[in-house]
Amino acid sequence: MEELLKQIQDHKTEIESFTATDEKAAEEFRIKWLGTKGLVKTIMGEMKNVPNEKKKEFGQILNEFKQFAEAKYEELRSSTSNLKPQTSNLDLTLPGDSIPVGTRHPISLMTNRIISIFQRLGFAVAEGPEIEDDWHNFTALNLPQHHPARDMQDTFYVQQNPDWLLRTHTSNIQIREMQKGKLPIRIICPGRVYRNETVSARSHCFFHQVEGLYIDENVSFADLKQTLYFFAKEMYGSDVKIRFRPSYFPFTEPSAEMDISCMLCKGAGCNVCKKTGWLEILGSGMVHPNVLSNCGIDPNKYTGFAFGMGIERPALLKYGINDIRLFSENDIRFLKQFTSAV
Ligand code: 2NL
Repeated sequence: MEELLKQIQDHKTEIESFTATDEKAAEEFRIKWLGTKGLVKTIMGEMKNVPNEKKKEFGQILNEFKQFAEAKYEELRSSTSNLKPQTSNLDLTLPGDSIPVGTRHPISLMTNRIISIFQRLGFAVAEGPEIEDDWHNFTALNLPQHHPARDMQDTFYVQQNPDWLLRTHTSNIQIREMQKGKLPIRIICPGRVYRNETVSARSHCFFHQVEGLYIDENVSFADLKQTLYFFAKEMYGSDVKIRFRPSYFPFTEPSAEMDISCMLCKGAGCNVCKKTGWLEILGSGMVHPNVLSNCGIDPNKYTGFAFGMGIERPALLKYGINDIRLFSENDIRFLKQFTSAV
């Protein structure tokens, strides 16, 4: 009995003088004293050896001891968890590490500018497959069987299937859009195209294009001219001059190339415009009636105009780049010179 009382007193002294600086030490205290195999439990187990007449008195002492240990634990827990932010090295007021952001590719910058001008005129962006069948790339576009563009020398064919090829223009998108049969159509079609050309500073075996198509009742050549004039002014400045020269494409009739006045010499004549004062920027024309009927559109009811322009050449001009291969070499020193992506 006396021994037990002394033991409790010793325990109390030990508990009283215990200090903890972190949560781990407080937890160790809990396990040692209040755990399922802890000392409080052990002392409680001594009750069975206490004579019956002393049980009540002892019960109170033991209860008080248990509460003493529990109160100490609560105190340790709240003081160590409060200490945590002060002992940590984390300074939440420091500025965050900046995330490196890339730059937009010059071809994307150019394409996006062209797209946004036509979007303001009500054109929607349409896309299509880069691997295409012969019909969507050639036949539907009124390109006769013997046309040189269909030659193995000029077009990449997919070996597994002689009917498949890498599209040579983005016109396949417009063909697919016309086949859907929903009119009117007013779309702008950007994308990568492929031609079997020797890679050099001036030309590449893949490059980028934006084509446009507008089909409705009563669409005229005047609409074509005014639309493309608006585009030229938005793209190259309101003082730009344009001129149309008659041309030929199997998919348009009549066809015309559009030139703009050279922005470098203002039409005076320089090396870039080969002393002519003009730069050719796109091809255009009224959609050939055969193309409309190939796609299930009645050429007696509907007319339309179409145009197509390359992206690389104007991008070379705009950014003063002298080699088309730089666009696809993934050289970070070249790419990081362009406008940030944010
Ligand atoms: C150029 C000339 C052009 C078209 C593309 C087109 C598409 C359909 C029907 C009729 Cl589905 N025409 N596209 C028309 C005229 C010219 O591109 O020099 N491109 C770089």
